[in-house]
Amino acid sequence: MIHKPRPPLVLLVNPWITDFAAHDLWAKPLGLLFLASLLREGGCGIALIDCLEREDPFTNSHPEVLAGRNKKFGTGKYPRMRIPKPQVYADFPRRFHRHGLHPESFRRKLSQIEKPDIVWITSIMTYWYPGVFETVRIVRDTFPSVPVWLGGIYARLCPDHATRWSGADRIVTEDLSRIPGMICDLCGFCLTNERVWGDFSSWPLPALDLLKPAPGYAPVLTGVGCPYRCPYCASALLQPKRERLGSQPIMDQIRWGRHVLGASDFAFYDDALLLDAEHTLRPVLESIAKEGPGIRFHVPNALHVRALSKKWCELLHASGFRTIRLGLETALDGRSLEWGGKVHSEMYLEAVENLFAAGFSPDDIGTYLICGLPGQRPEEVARSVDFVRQSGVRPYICEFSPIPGTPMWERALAVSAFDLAAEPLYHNNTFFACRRPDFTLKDMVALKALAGNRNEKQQE
Ligand code: B12
Ligand code: SF4
Repeated sequence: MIHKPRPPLVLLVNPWITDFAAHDLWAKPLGLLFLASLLREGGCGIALIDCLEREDPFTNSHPEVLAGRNKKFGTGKYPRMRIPKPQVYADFPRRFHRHGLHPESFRRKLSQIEKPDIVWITSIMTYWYPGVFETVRIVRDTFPSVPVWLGGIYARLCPDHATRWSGADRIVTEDLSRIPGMICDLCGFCLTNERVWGDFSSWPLPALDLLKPAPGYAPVLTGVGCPYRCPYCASALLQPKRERLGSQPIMDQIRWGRHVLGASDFAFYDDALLLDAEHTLRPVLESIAKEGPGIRFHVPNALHVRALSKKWCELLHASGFRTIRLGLETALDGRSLEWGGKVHSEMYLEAVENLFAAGFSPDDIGTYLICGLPGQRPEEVARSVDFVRQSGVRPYICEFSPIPGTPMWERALAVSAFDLAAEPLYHNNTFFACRRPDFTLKDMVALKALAGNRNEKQQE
């Protein structure tokens, strides 16, 4: 008789964030939730622990924890605990925190789970790795013999660092199409949906049902990749192939979020939401607008300004978009061209006019300006802040975070006095490791003040 291997139980963990400050600006572990549903569809058992859960009663009532706070549209502050600063930040005059569950609560949650056959941990910002490593350590303590795999954005952007220091058994940088084979090699179990993994458009809906308690919003992804190649951005490294979902799967994701979480707020995670969206997102929004929205959409990740025609702006307004962020980066057209040419100032002014004409108010719209790139001068940013203000919209300064493998990386290494290549903590946008005599940390702080941005990460 042929012995059929038992389906493995995979425990998926969203690790802590360790940073000066962190806010749940519609940030859920969407990558992990897609993986969970792929595993489930393929026949595996799954369990999820979200170390960034905001409503954990043990954590929120613990005397060592600064409790979290709910803000509008489902966003909020994570509960957090002050922790010692990593040595590299020793002279940086800010407090450092671990955001999310109290470690004791994490240990309890782990002990309540049946012993898994494998643990998958995700990672996002490269400079959040200390929270990832602590997660790996505690998982290992609880399940010493269980293999731990680490994947996600940090793992893919800094694989050597992760391999050397994370304590995980495997750093997964492979394309998703290879994962079913890797699971089969480990457990002898062959997933029944092997072919789906490498084809984004065939993925099942993200496993939002695993988020307990249900958050007030749902993340949505309608496509991956971006046709632009801005030199400071990792989009092309992370998702070299541009793929979009059709209207039906987009509508299904929104209905699913409404059904499972009861969500009224939805945040798009796309890099290029409105590009080539005529036959994909547009019909979905038209149908939502026709029914009367009853839901709100948010785009914390900026929209492409060039897509904001009069018609698109009217549709965004009619279908319930409430938080609009625009990717301008600079008002200096020469610079914009040098940085990939995704937008120019006239295009931007027209887009803002279209948004206002469609009914958006200044409070709904914010414009991102990248700040501190190698070669950029503080005066340029100040001019851009002024330009955005004049357009009637609020400027948001995005401090440059140098990312390994991007075209701007070599220039960042050249201008920085810190060892960016050896230490991902220096990628932290607040730390601003590319500070230099003609663009100091003081300049950065002053520009944020000029833009009227509350400097929360700097204040804590
Ligand atoms: C949505 C998003 C945000 C959201 C929040 C995201 C979150 N969940 O926390 C918001 C808008 C708040 C945000 C903010 C910022 N962001 Co951001 N963000 C993104 C974005 C667009 C998508 C991330 C995402 O969820 N993808 C969707 C899922 C499906 O993909 P995924 O997580 O990679 O998971 C897949 C794989 O990696 C893999 N996988 C994942 N985990 C695991 C685990 C295992 C075991 C396995 C096998 C596989 C696996 O499978 C998944 C499915 O394919 C990325 C760019 C990108 N294209 O990825 C930038 C990105 C991560 N952000 C970036 C930056 C720079 C920022 C900001 C610093 C910008 C600024 N200057 O203000 C801020 C920082 C905020 C802070 N507190 O420090 C950089 C990274 C910087 C860095 N050094 O790491 C990126 C890469 C964009 C860029 N410019 O290149 N961001
Ligand atoms: S347009 Fe946006 S997502 Fe695309 S490469 Fe440029 S910064 Fe990245």
